[in-house]
Amino acid sequence: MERAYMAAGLALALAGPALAQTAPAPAAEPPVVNSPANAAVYMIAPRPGARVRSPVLVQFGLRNMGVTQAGSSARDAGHHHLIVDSTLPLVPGQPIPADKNHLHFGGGQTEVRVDLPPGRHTLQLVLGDALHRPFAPSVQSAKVEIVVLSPQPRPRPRRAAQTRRRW
Ligand SMILES: [Cu+2]
Repeated sequence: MERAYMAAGLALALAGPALAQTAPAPAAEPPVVNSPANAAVYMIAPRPGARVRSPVLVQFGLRNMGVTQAGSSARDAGHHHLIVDSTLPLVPGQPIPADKNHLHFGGGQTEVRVDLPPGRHTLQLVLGDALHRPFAPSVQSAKVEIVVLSPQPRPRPRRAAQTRRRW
């Protein structure tokens, strides 16, 4: 028991000086990175209204900024994000989510083949900074709506060939 009190006293003595100091401020979020004037991200493919089959080739275009890798704070550069069947705006200053609707291309990729089920889908590009956050103002494409067609049916084996084999 006495030992426990002593331990508590020691802990208080150690904590004392720390408590006397002002609590450290929570780590400030790095400031949002500004995008240069005339920066634009756009979808080279698919075109709006395109009727395509999966996997869909999506090609990313970028003007007046450079493509870099995630984590790189190279000036006036960022990495692409593809927003699938979801709606911007994202939360300013917050990283773009990473899930099946928010795909990151932190390796600096400029195209992807994405598997999509048949039906209507929307695609949108947004450029992110080193920390996966949209720039200010956000550099993002128009939302493109496409139709993914059902997979082509497999060619059926020719009946004649089968018949011949059977005979
Ligand atoms: Cu990212």
